[in-house]
Amino acid sequence: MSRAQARPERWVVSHAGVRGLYAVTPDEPDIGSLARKVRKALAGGARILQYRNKSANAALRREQGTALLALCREARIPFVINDDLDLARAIRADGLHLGRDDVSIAVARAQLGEDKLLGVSCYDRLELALAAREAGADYVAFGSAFPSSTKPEATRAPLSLYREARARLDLPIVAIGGITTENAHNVIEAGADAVAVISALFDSPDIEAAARGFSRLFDKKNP
Ligand code: TZP
Ligand code: MG
Repeated sequence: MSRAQARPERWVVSHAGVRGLYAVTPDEPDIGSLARKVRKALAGGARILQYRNKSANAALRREQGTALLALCREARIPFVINDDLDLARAIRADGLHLGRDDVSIAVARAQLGEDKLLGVSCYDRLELALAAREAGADYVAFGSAFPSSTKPEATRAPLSLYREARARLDLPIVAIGGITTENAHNVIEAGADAVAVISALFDSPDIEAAARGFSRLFDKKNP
C-alpha cells in the first residue's frame, strides 16, 4: 500500500493538503490568547497550522500543543509541530516540521510513522529540497521570501528559487518569511502551493479577515 493510501481519511494529510494559508503560531505564552487567535485564523480559512513557540518550555509547549491540536481536529485541518519530535509523538500531532538543527527526516519518519506529514526547511537551497524529497519529506519550505520582522536574520530566498523548485520538484512548496496579503501573489505565481505566515496574520487587528485575505489568493489557482 502506498503512503498516500495508508494515510488517515479523517482529514487530508496528503500532498494535496499542503495548499493555501499555512498558519504558523507566534511566541505567545498565554494559552487562552493563543487559542483565541488560532480560532480566528481557522475561521478565516487557514488550511494547516504549525505550532511554533521558540520561547516556551516543554511543559508549556505540551499544554499549548494539546489545546491547538483539539482546535485543528474540530476544523479538520492538519496540525504540525515545529522542531519538537517528542511533543509531536506525545500528543499524536499530524506532522512535524524540521530545520537544519533538528532530527533527520529518517529519524522523524521512523518514530512518527508513515501517516504523518513531514516538512523540511530548505532556506534558499534547492539541493536541500531535492535531498529532503529523497529522504521522504512530504513538503519543503523556502524562505525568507521577503524581509521578516519575526526572523530578521533569515537567509533570503529569491523568487527565482520558487520557480526552479516548481520545475524540479513534485512536492508541495511552502513559501515563508515576510509574506503579506500584498506580496503573497509573487510567491504563489512563482510556484508556491502554500504561504506560511506568522506576523501578517497573527499581528493583524482582524486575524479572521487577514486569513480570509490570504485564503482568497488561492481561489484562482487549481487545487
Ligand atoms: N523562517 C524563515 S522566515 C520565518 C521563519 C520561521 C519567520 C516567518 O514569520 P513572518 O512573521 O511571517 O515573517
Ligand atoms: Mg527547527
